[in-house]
Amino acid sequence: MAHPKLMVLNGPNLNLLGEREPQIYGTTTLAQIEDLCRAQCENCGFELDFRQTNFEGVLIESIHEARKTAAGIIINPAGLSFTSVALLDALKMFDNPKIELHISNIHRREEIYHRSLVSKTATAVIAGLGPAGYGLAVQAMRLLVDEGRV
Ligand code: CA2
Repeated sequence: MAHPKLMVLNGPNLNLLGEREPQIYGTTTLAQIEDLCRAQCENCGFELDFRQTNFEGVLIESIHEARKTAAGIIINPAGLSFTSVALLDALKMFDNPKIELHISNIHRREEIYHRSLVSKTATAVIAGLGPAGYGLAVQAMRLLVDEGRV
C-alpha cells in the first residue's frame, strides 16, 4: 500500500542555505536537507513532498494542496513566521498535524525573531537543532500521525 504523504515546506531565502551566515545556519545546503528528509521518510513510512519558495502566496497554495493530499506538514516558514497572518490562517485550515521547524533557536536571537505567529497553530515546534531538526521532525511526525494528534 502507498505511504501517506508528508509535505515539508520551506519559506523565503532557505534556497540559499549553506551559502551565508554559517555560524547561525551551518554549511548544510537545502538539497542535503531534502536528502536527509527522504532517508528519514523511508524509515518512517512517508512519501516525501519537499518544497521551497520565496513567495508567500505559493507557500499558502501548497498548504491548500496539502489539505487534500498530506497526512502532515513540516514547515520552516523562515521570515514569514513573524509577519504572515495569511500563512497562519492557511495553516489553521489544515486539519492534520503540523510541525513548525527552525534551524536556529529563534528565542536565543534578536527580539524580532521571538514571536512566531505560526506557533499559535503548530502542533509542535522544533528550534535550534540545526539541519538535524528536519530528520527529527519526520520521526516526530510519525508519532503524531500514529497517535492521531493535531
Ligand atoms: O532558523 C531558521 O530556520 C529560520 O526559520 C531561518 C529564517 C529566520 O528568519 C528565522 O528566524 C529562523 C531565515 C532564513 C534565511 O535563510 C538563509 C539562507 C542562507 C543563509 C542564511 C540565511
